Amino acid sequence: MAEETIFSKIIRREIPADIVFQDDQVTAFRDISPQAPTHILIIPNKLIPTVNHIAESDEALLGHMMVVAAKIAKQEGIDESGYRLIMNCNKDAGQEVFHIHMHLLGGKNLGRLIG
Ligand code: DGP
Repeated sequence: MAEETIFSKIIRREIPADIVFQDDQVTAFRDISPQAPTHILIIPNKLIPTVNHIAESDEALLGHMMVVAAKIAKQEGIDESGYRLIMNCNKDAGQEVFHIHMHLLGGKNLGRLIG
């Protein structure tokens, strides 16, 4: 059984976060340390520690995260200017919180993916 992270507390609204969207499957909130004018994390309400733990039965959930990401990008007014979606997995990608999350970054030119 995977250990809960601070993100489970955000989902349950036990600690404060700037939540921009929530439904029965996912929660989206502004990153505490934004790397771009828009920096939002989209996470499943269910705890999945890393991308390696995603099961075939999670396919619809992951698809829903993408749909929500696109809706939020529109809401933020960056759908036409552009944005980047990133999911980090484990050490070499710099994953810090072991509850999968999709970073939605935009609002400026983000440059090349790998510098
Ligand atoms: P990653 O490196 O992909 O695991 O990114 C984790 C992100 O989570 C990082 O950009 C900072 C953000 N983060 C960590 N703790 C909190 C928190 O308590 N609240 C919010 N809003 N964001 C957090």
